[in-house]
Amino acid sequence: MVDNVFKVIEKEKERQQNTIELIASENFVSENVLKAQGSILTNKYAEGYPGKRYYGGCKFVDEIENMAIDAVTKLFGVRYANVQPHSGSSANMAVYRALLKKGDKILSMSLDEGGHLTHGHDLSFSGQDYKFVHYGVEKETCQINYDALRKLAMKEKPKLILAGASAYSRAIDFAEFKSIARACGAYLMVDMAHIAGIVAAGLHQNPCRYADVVTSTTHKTLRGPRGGIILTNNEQIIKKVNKTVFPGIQGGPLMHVIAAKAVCFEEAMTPDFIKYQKRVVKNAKVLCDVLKLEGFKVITNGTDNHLILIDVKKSVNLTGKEAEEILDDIGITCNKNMIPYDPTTPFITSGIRLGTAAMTTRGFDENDFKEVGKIISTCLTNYDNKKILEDLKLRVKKLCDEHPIYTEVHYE
Ligand code: DSN
Repeated sequence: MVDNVFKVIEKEKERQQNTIELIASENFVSENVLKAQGSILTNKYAEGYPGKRYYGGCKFVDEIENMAIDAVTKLFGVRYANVQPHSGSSANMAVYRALLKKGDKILSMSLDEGGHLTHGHDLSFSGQDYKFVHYGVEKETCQINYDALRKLAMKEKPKLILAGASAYSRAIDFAEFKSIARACGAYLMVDMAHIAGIVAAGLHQNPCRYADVVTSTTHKTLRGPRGGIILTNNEQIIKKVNKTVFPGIQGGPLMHVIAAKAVCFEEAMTPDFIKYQKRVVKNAKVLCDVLKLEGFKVITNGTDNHLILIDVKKSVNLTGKEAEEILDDIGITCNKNMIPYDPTTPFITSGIRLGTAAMTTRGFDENDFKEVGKIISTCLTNYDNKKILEDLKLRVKKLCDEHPIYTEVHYE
């Protein structure tokens, strides 16, 4: 059985090598992140915080956790951090529980229009424990209308306003969010999970300058291990957050993951990381432009970050589910995604979401993404032509072979 586990891991490695990974929330971590996460730190229990643990033998894990806190606060220019959340979901849960009472009102973007499950979906703890009111995007532009948002916030008077999304391709004006939150007396929370790497590189407004509290995952554009973080400049808030993370909702922190987070924060402070993020954003624009030229309907008509949302129903009369499966068959991985005002369900959808972070890590440049755009277009318009699909598989394989996983890349 153990042998089989490793055999299957090898198969997954081959799959990763031989496919074009366009899931916007995935990436390829560095060898050092992998090494830290696969280290003997997994053996250690360390409930509590550095200097205040419930177990002995925590001298070195204290050093590790302090290094992670120092690095992430420096990276985002913020005073306090909790690096223990096991995921973005638990980071969000911790913030809600630290700042709100059950039943309090939160204003957030709904999942259907670009938000996240933990932003109030009724199948998530969030929607079950708090009263969510949702802002969406405008029907015409598919972008946030800040005037409408302000009116809604003044009418609803939420206790907390949540900015941030999983499928929104435009820059978010956190300064405007702050002004709205102040006007209606709400906390401002930002979930920057998708764009954290872009923020770290200084290519997007930094929410830490505006929000009372910021949550993030560490594994998307930030390119670290799977996990969460919570950041704030407010001493009272970090005290409440720390108590809520432990002992409130979690037990022992995953010290191996915290070590890997420390490595990723350090990597995100290098000039090479900034070059990488510039290329991520550039590549997304290139892919978007090619798809538009090929006649595809892009939600918001463009992108400011690493992701693109395509209306495949209007473009090629396919559902998101069908498009995801057709692309999967030729070796392109992406995910079906609801688009604003989608008449279908999350299992069907009218859209697909594409992201450039992972393949940019592998060294894909503008020409590679032009080729990816053409492959996607040819595939989705010729999905019943076996010969064309066979040819596309070879083109996918060629791109993958030219950019092996885990080889050194310099981003110029
Ligand atoms: N499920 C993640 C995404 O794909 O965006 C967010 O947690």
